[in-house]
Amino acid sequence: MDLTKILALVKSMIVVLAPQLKKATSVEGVKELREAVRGLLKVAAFLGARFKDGVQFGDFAAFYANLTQDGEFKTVMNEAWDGYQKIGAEVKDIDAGEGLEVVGDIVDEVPNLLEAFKKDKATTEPADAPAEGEAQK
Ligand SMILES: [Ca+2]
Ligand SMILES: [Ca+2]
Repeated sequence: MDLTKILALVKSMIVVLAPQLKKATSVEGVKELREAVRGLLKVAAFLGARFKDGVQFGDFAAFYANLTQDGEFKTVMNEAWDGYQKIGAEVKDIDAGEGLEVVGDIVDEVPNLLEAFKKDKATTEPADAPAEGEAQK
């Protein structure tokens, strides 16, 4: 059984279980929390992929470019930011079902994160000019 199947199985269990574990007394949902988690995971995957070969100024420029031009990235970031003030109230009111939904979001992102942090040379960009201090030694 490969990881994709395990993740799909875990996800389907979460989808079935989460509604059962919700408390009727819960007044706050987890919309803002989930959006924030999704945003953080997206940023983590992005940074993981970019920083594999060390941190360069270009990485920040690329992050900014993504933030302003990549439609999906932009949407996720806007959703994460929008309404984040409610997260505290949501966390205080969280029940097991809502917690599972958040876990489900993390499960969804596991393949992206693994891909981003995987050590391989294939996706590494060609090195730019040598960093100052390293040149001409
Ligand atoms: Ca939000
Ligand atoms: Ca709640």
